[in-house]
Amino acid sequence: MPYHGMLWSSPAVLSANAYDMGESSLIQAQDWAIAQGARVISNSWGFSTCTAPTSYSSSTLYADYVTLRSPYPTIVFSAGNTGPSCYMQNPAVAFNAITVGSFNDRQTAYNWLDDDMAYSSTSYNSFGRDKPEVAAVGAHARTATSSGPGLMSTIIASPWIGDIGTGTSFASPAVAGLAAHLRYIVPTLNTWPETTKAIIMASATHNIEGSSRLSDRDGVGGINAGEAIKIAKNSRLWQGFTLTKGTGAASSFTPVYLTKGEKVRMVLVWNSKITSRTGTDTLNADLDLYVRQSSTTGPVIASSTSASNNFEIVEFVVPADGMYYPQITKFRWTDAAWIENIGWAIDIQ
Ligand SMILES: [Ca+2]
Ligand SMILES: [Ca+2]
Ligand SMILES: [Ca+2]
Ligand SMILES: [Ca+2]
Repeated sequence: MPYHGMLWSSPAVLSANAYDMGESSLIQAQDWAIAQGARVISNSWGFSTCTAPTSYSSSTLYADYVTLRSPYPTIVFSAGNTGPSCYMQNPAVAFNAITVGSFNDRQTAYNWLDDDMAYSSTSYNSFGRDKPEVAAVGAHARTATSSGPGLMSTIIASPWIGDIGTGTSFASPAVAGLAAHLRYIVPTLNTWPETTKAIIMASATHNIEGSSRLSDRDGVGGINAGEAIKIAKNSRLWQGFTLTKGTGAASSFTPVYLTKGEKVRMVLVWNSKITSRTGTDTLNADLDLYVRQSSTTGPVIASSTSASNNFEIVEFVVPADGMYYPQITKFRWTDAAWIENIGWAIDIQ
């Protein structure tokens, strides 16, 4: 029997490097990758300054532009390694990308309770927008003040396994790999980066710090691939759904039957509006997410009403058996001609 190797029968993994760290080179590298068939792109580069950015760079505009257009790639960015008090930088600020912070797993993968955020993981929000969206393992224990072990990996010299350091660069590929796996389970996700992102966020139930719904450093939480795959396999998601300004004040998804005591997370994802690679990148719509009990006019049991994010997340414990009605409210809609692609997913524990 031939040795097929670890990537046998999987799609190609491409390395799209640039000659220099200039943004135009890195954009060309991503264009090349997409032309070769890449549908999920993991990026671990960006500006490393600490102060608040005042505008979007060309690579941020690029990430937001390409996500909206065929072949609809999922773009993943590392959050950066400037620490908790530094502002999120370009291009990790891109609306339509998934930005990933880093946490320590303390080299105890079997125990999640001892995990905490990597000190270096950048998390301070820029432009009033919650970033990162999620966190993944990018460190074992190293902090700014202690030199514990970094991630262990195969290396190219004896003893062949060693400490390769820490950083959000190691966290971003975990999310990219999960996105690729979800697209494999549900092939139609290949044209729905919004739903791919919603699944990854709804399933990120490994709370590392702060609120389990949404907090500064880990976003909506540490990723949980088992939960994400459960969502995909049970089709607890919406894709192929678009909204226009003219369809009314509120739109309801198919109601879901939930059982008392279940812990539920629902995530709504849409996009920024950008019409050219160098165009104006704005949040066309401020959508909000409500969940009503029993009927479309029943009591609101959970809501998410952020003003600057292009996602909303609700998390609640089901108070009683019955039907629950997720609803989108169009709080603001700027361009009547613009059509929003809507991603939605529900995690039930
Ligand atoms: Ca651990
Ligand atoms: Ca949290
Ligand atoms: Ca943050
Ligand atoms: Ca909103």
